[in-house]
Amino acid sequence: MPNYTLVMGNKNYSSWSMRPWLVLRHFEIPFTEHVIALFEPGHDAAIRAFSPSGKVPLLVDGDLRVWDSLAICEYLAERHAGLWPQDPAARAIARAVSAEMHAGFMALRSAFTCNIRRRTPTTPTPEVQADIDRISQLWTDCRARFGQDGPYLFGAFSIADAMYAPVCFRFQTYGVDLSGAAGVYLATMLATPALQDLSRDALAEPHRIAKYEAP
Ligand SMILES: N[C@@H](CCC(=O)N[C@@H](CS)C(=O)NCC(=O)O)C(=O)O
Repeated sequence: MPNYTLVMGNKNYSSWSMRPWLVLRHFEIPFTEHVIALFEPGHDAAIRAFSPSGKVPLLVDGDLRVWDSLAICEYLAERHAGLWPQDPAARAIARAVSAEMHAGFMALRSAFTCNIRRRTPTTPTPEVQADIDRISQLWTDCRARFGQDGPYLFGAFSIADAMYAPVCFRFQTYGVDLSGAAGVYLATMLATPALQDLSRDALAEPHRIAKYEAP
């Protein structure tokens, strides 16, 4: 039986940490969480005590330490069934959209920083709107092509949904409304128990990172 510890940043702010946390929680894989409050005095040393990259999240499994959110999700998928879609074509596209999220959408990520607690409707710049449009198209396409057996991108909840969960919270924070299938998917995600659990924990966190709270 694995004995996982997920070393992670604040649930309210750490978009990368959220992804493996949601996978572990949704699939009911037992784990211990170790939260490091980011940008508090000593946070860098606290992270480096675990993580060679100096970043969170990081998964500890015995002697093994796996860093990077997507690498952690892949490691979990090798050890637990059902985390990626079963069909090879669906799985390939699930990996493609996950990689696109992992490496892209820089305008959205830097303008709409993750702050689950906050509500601050904001008009997107053209660059941010282009990212929103691409995500909306991608969600609509996945739902139409692969979503017959459930309400998520590939039917059942998978790593691909966890990869897009921070975007769902950002859309909620900054008041991004989506129409059609993308809007339905966004509402489904925000109502998913694992995301609700994370959101509840985020609301209860005492720490405030000033740069992510500024108007
Ligand atoms: N590509 C990495 C990104 C990790 C990352 O940037 N983590 C941020 C928190 S969300 C971090 O550790 N920041 C602390 C710091 O830079 O000191 C992943 O997917 O895990």
